[in-house]
Amino acid sequence: MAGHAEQAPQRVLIASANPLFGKGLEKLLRQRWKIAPEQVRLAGEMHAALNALDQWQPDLVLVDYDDETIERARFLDHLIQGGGRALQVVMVSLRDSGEVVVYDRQTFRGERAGDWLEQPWPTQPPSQEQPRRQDGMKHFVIVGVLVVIFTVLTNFGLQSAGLLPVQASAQATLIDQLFNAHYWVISFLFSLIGVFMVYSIVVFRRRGENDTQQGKFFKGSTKLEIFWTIIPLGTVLYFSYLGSLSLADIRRVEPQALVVNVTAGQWYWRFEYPETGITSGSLVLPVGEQVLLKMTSADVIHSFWVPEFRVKQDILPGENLVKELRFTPTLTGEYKVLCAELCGGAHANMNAPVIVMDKADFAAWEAGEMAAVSSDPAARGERLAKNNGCLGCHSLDGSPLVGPTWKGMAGSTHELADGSSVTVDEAYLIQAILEPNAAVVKGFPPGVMPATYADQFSEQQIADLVAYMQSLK
Ligand code: HEC
Ligand SMILES: [Cu+2]
Repeated sequence: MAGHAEQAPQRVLIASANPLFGKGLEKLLRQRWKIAPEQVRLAGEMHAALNALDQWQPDLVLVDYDDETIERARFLDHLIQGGGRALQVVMVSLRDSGEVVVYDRQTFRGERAGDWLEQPWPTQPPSQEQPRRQDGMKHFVIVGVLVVIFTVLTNFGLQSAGLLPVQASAQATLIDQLFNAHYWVISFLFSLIGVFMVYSIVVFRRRGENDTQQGKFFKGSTKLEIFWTIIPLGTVLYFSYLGSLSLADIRRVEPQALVVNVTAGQWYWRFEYPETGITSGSLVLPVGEQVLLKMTSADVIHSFWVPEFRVKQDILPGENLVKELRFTPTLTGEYKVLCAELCGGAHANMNAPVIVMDKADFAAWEAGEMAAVSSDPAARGERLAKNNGCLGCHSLDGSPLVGPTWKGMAGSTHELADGSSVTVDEAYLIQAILEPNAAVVKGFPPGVMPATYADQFSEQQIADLVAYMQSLK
């Protein structure tokens, strides 16, 4: 109950009608002074307390401040009459919160107890509480200022880390506003927890061997619980409000939007422009015009994602299941569509170029593509071969690349890996494209030629490719 230098009391009288009070203090005393059970007496009512005072002669009396059955005036009168002996009296109040409030401690001889009686018992918690509270406020103020500073610094760090790629669509601006708001909240929460933790570790650390005191604490606070429920709830609701605002903005429909039909498959992207009949392996778009993608999957779940546009949409397999996505490119340049859904072995390679051009360039590209569409089959096939990567593996000049050259291929006889030979006619070429592993050319590795073309190309396009290969005499 007091400083370390103090001597342990020999006999302690606890005056309280509340058994919990007595037991609680007794336990504290035993821990503090290693006092034996017979050195402590509990007096549950006035009479017993006065008797013990006379006969047992305690040197420390702990009085329950809140117990009205202990009549203080009578108690003190008795002390005065008893006289002569040094006695320490401590008034103690136990709060529901578990706090122990010590109101007054005095050592006096009976004859001087009168002075004490003159001053009324303190009814307010003693003023020594006051500076402690200010002390606590001081810590909160320091921590508050540090939290603000660290929030700003953390946010600055996040902003300058360049976590977001360039904004290349109208939607990106709206989404980034949300991202930035989240950065502030993240920075604040990080700082709040971090600063409180580090501050407590440093400032309230154990100082020296003898520092065995427990820090002040409180148990349960309805105010605090309401506070930390309402604030996050409000924040989350505000964010959902912001989110719904930008969602509405992001999905705003422009009736003149350019429609592109997208097919996603293992593992390719195909883009068809229904207005012009153009088919392309890359998504070519005019800047500043809204695009409406109508997307279907040929096999499993894929997901269309261009990080620079910030928008993303899952594409689900199923007859007539069309997923739509709108965005407006605002920055010319080359980007990449990524598949954002793990969709099998070559998922990581499932990307395609996105090229945003100014309107004149886009018109020229369209014209070029349409010219190719309308000319003869071999010319269409040539375009297809160029646009779909065939010529990365097949040369036109007779030199072998990854795959056999296409020069002089049509009409010749090829030896196959299984020892048979075959005449390269239309049927064989079609089969070679659709099922490349059915007949593997001798000297070339099986399984390298992609087996996805059956899904990727229409019958007409296969015929065009074959016409082109047959034209390479
Ligand atoms: C990743 C490399 C690669 C790509 C891309 C590729 N092929 Fe092949 N292709 C091969 C290899 C290797 C062979 C030989 C092994 C075999 O027959 O499967 C081959 C064989 C062929 C053959 C049979 C050739 C012969 O001499 O019998 C045809 C026809 C063919 N490819 C057409 C195409 C077409 C059309 C495309 C594009 C739409 C294409 N290939 C794309 C690697 C490729
Ligand atoms: Cu995919």
